[in-house]
Amino acid sequence: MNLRQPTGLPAALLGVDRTLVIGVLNVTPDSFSDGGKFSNAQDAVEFGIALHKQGADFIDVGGESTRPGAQRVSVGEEQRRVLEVIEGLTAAGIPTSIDTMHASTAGAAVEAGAFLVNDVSGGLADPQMFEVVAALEVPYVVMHWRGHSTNMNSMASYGDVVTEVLAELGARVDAALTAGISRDAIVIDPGLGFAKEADHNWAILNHLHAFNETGYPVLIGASRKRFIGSLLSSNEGSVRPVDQRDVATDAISALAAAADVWAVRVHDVAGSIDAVRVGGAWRRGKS
Ligand code: PMM
Repeated sequence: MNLRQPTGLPAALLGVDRTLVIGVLNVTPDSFSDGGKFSNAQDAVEFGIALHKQGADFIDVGGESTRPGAQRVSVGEEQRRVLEVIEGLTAAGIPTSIDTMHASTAGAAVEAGAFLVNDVSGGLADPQMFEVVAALEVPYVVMHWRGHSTNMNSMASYGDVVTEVLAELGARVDAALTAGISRDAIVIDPGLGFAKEADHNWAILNHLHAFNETGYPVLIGASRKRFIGSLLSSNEGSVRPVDQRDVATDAISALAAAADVWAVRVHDVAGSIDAVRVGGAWRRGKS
C-alpha cells in the first residue's frame, strides 16, 4: 500500500501500512465529548499512554475547546494545560501533535516534543501561524474553517459544499506555501462539523476522493460529532448521546480507510484500529 503521507513523521510511524489512527486528548474543562476528564497533567498523560496502548499512532493534545459556542482561552492557560502533557507523553516515547490555533503554543509544543501542528483554523486565527510553522519545519494540518466556535454555526451556508470547501482549503494551502511551508509538510482536513450542518458533512464524506485528488494527505475528524448523533436519533427524536456514537464513528473510520485517507482523529482508538484495517483490506482487495 502506498498512502500519501507528509514528510517529518517520527520513525515509528513511517512503517505503518494503513490509515493512521490519532487518539484525541483534550485537556479542557469544556470539550463536547470528553471535557473535564482530567484533574491534573499526570492523569492526562496516563490517558494518552492508554490510548497509545490501544493502538493510537499518535496523540493529538489540545487545550482549547472548539465545541460550537465555546469561549476562547488565553495562550497562557492553553500552554499551562498542554505543555506538561506533551512533555510527559514524549518522555514515555509516544508521538504527539498539538491541536492549537495559536502560533506561540505551536512553537512551545514542538519544543516540548510534538512533531505535528494541527490548526483547526487553517492559519486564519493567528497571522503568525504560517511563519512559525514554516520555521519549525514540521507537518501541518490545514483544516477548513470559517470562524471561531462562538459564531461558526451561523456560517454554515453553502451552494455546493464540496466545491466551496475545496476552494477555501486550496486558498489556505496556497497562502501557507507562499509563507514558506513546504508542500510536503501539508495535510488537509475538510473540518467536519466546523461551520457545517449534518448534510454538509455527509456530502463531504461522500466526496472524499475529491479531497484525495488534491494530492495532499487527508485527515478526517468525525469522532462522536453531532451529525452522527442526529443521524442516529431515536424514534422519539432524541439525539444519540455523545457516549453512544463510537460504533458509528468506527464505521466512518472504515469507510475513510477504504477511501484512502491518511488519518482519522478519534476518541475510541481500539474500534477505529480494527475499522481502518478492515477498510484498508476492502480497498486493496486483500489482507
Ligand atoms: N475536530 C475537533 C478538534 N480538532 N482537528 C482536526 N484536524 N480535525 C477535526 O475535525 C477536529 C480537530 C473537535 O472535536 P473534539 O472536541 O472531539 O476534539
